[in-house]
Amino acid sequence: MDDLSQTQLQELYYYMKLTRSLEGRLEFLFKQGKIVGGLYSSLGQEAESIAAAYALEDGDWLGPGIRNLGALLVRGVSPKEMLLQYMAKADGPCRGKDTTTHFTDPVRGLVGPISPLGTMICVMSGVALSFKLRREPQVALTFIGEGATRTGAAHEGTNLAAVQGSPLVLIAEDNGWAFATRTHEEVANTNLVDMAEGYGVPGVQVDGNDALAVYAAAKEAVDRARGGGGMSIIEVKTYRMKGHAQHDAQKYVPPEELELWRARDPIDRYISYLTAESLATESEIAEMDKRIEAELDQAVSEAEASPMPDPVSALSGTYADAPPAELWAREL
Ligand SMILES: Cc1ncc(C[n+]2csc(CCOP(=O)(O)OP(=O)(O)O)c2C)c(N)n1
Repeated sequence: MDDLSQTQLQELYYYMKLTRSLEGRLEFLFKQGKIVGGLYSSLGQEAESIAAAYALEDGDWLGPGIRNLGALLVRGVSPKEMLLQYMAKADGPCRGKDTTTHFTDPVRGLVGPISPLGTMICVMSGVALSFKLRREPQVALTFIGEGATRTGAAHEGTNLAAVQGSPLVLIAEDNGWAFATRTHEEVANTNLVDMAEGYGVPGVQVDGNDALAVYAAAKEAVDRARGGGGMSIIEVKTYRMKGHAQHDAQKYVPPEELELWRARDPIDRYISYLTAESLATESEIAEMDKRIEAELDQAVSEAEASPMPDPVSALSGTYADAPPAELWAREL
């Protein structure tokens, strides 16, 4: 990979492993009853999420989905912030009012996902259009699951970005399942990339478990968008190694299918690449792993020690401006 230095190639590993280890810690905390709400895993999908976000530059905007924790880490969100958020702590990004990846931070160019699937494309299409109208060389990138690509909102948002030539990069993740429904039961044409032709934009299909293939495709699309070439669609073929969320034991998944995809694990593959190309030795990798575990030990203990929100705080920060008292106050 010519345009990435050895340090950057090692950093890609760092983010993939950090994501996996952090999700492991979150699962542990969930089983201890310390996570508020659902817990969604990106196990097996770390490469596509991280490599796509890695192609962005300062000032670009990211709209993650629930499985894009890795992309958030790449964009500067710390593991401690994510832990505070999942534990609904007072010092978390949402101050305990929402959880998971659902938070927005305009300073860092992060737009929290919206639960009705597909609507994020509309939002990120708007963000990208604003860059174009202001003639700012910024790019917006967002993710969509294969199931969510079938929503009306996804179509409207994609079409708007395509026809306006907005600098949007759309990563369409085919991870094999939407809840318990297989891709071929959701879409008649399982090559999501073919959507690109319909919208009249460039599209490419890549192996989502190959971090460098995803990075190369994302970099090309980001550069094109920044240069005025409009939106692109990148389909990543990957696999959801866990159930939809913690409550889902994925009994509907044949064990041999999991075995097949375990052999295609994106992190194992990336380690083989780094060592075969002499980009990192086994002991350097072990050193990075040790550093990650130490960082997470500290993040978990600080997050656990952090206070829950004061109940009174539920009344503030929900609306940009509190509605006038006469609209809601009444004598009981
Ligand atoms: C419009 C809409 N319909 C249904 C749901 C419920 N729902 C949440 S996640 C999900 C499955 C999403 O599958 P996919 O888009 O393939 O993403 P994945 O979970 O596989 O990453 C569904 C049906 C929703 N949030 N919004």
